[in-house]
Amino acid sequence: MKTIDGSRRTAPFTLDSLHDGATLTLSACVHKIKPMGAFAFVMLRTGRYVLQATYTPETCENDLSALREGAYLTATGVVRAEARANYGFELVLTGFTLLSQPVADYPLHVSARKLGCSIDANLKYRSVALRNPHERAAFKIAEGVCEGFRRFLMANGFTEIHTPKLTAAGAEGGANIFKLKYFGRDAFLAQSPQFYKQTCVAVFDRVFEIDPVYRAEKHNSTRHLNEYTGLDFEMGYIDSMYDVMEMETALLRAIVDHLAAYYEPELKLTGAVLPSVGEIPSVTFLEAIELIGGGKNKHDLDPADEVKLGDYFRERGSDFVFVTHFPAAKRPFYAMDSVDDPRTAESFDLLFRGLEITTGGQRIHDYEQQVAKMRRMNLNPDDFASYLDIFKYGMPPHGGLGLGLERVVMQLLGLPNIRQASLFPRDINHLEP
Ligand code: AMO
Repeated sequence: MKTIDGSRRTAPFTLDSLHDGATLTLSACVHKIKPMGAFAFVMLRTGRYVLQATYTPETCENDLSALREGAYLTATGVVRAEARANYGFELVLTGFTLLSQPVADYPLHVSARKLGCSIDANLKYRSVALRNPHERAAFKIAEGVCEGFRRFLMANGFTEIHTPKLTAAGAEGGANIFKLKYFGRDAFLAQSPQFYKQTCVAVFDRVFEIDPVYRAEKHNSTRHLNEYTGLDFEMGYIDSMYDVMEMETALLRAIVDHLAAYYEPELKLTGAVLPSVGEIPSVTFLEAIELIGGGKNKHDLDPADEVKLGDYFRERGSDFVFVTHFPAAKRPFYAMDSVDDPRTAESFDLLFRGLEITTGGQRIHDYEQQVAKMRRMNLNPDDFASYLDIFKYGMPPHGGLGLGLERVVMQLLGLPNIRQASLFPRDINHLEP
């Protein structure tokens, strides 16, 4: 019999193990082999780094011809300071054990600084494209955004929740909802955790969720996915939506600080410039339309308007701008109407470098008010009976927001297409890999 006590787990390679003269053993993938005449460079790709190794027949007991790009091995060598190498060190190989050998060459230039292929080829060979360090860096950054989000909210009294993605009613309206059969009845994939996060405010006061969101977007845009990762929070006992905007500003600052502290390799590799999050300017929808000299749409900002507005504030020193008080008719039924002007909603968007990354606002918390608004918007309250229960049994004033993870990463890294911020993007043409 064996016992498994967890103490013999293997440690991953980290930069801390690079000391001049140290003997190092690591498991890695052969990223690139570059013959140089008397010796060869063998670039070793670990889960986060690409370490330069040098091979000579005199120092290494194995034959280089046993290796090809894409092979996995466990390598041993002596660390040597080398200013020209990544991280200032290289590994002089003394031996290796081949763990597995591929049977085909990569269809993409995995070891190039940037892949340089079309988005179609990138998505077709996604499992290979992701091995490119520049391509994969987006997902370490995404990890950092989520971790920064989680740490900040937990430090501020929020509870992490996970809510159903199989639902009986759509929360966001519109045509972009996936319908499926659920044991003989209709069900829908969650368009957001909206109903459930509000429900949980009555239980925990403050909640957040990091989970998938489904939108049946039929158009093929560079900023929409059919499945994306929603970073949502909802908080009780607010005075107005400005409490939510205050919280988001502090949250963004914490996320940026977290990235700066823990993601230097990826920031360096991608050349990403972190925004400074000072005070974020806030304009109403009408002010925004005026600033950009008239919008294309009466009720919303279209993508070109967002770019114009983003440029306007960027020139004035802010990568972010809040837009508040959108026309209520185009905001969801759960948004609270403004007391000053009920034609507008207590709801906001946040633009980051000219792209909407957040929608949020104050919600209706009164039962009668919510039923009346549903009727005004030609919705049948009976279709939302279980959601309406939360108001029936009492809700504190509350509000919250949803941030799209892939949009945040796309803007942080300046990616031209949101698909590059999704490991395995789901769009109208891609259901695999
Ligand atoms: P909304 O529908 O605006 O609001 O979504 C919130 C944020 O999610 C991102 N997003 C998307 N990202 C990629 N692909 C898509 N198809 C897509 N659709 C939306 C955007 C957007 O700002 N329940 C509200 C949020 C709230 O009020 O709490 C909601 O879902 O970054």
